[in-house]
Amino acid sequence: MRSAFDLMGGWAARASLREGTPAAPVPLAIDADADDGTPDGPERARYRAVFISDLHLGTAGCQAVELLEFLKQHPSETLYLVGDIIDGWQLRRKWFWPQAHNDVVQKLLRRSRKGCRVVFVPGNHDEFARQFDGHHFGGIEVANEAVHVTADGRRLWVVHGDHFDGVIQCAKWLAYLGDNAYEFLLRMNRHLNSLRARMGLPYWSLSQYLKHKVKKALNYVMDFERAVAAEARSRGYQGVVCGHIHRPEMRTIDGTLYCNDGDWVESLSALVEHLDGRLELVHWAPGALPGLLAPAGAQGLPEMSA
Ligand SMILES: [Mn+2]
Repeated sequence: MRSAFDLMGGWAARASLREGTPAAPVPLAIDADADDGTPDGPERARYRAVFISDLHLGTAGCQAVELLEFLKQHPSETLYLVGDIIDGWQLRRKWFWPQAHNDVVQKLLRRSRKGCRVVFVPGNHDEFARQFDGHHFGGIEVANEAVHVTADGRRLWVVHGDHFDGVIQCAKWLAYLGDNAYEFLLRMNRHLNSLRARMGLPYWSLSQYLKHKVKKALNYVMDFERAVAAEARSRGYQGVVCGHIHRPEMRTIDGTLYCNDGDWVESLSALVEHLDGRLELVHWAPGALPGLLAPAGAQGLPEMSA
């Protein structure tokens, strides 16, 4: 049977051949005895399930070191990788694969070897894996969509979410947009316009322009969330777990539970199911010690006046 590394390595080698650059030695070989510091034998699962997505391994934005720490502290019976785990789009442009990204892949495989059920639901950035729907690689199940049943019997539809993406442009906006960036741009607007005034140019409101864009982006988020929840409902599920838009969220929309586990580029968040079936959105604080996690739901939306 082909291993996950044959699959990924082969794919990566093909990608670099296509670009006409020499195929880099594929640094995905795994040392089966590699020790990540956790004791041997099955890990005691502290959670029934953990859902993570949008790691974007292979890009500089991926917070792999933080993710490793999170994974170490959140052993689970089942681990769902809800898409955009490996960023094939970026890797095709430029090969970027530091050791920490390797460590994440090793950690995921090691978890699987230790008896954790690992389910990979591909996203749009790793859609190359969608052709392997229903296959196992290195103990990891590939499924284009999955159903998770919580300890209290709720059936959750697990899907990356890009199929609901009518306007991908807006999602790109979201990737760059944070509260701080927004405030920074508003400050920049003042400088820009004092410069324009000195050059005899009329006032142009960057802030109005951006507010319009932010509003559109937020409308997009709302539309996305409603669309995903409505589809889950029409399929008879009590809820849905997705990723894709890099907006961690857990709320009920028209009676259907909508969970977005966020991402490991900006929000550093995950969805966990406790052993009693309780679901919780975890916001990982960089350098966090166990038990000192930031409160969930701390992420606000940009202030919107006018
Ligand atoms: Mn995506």
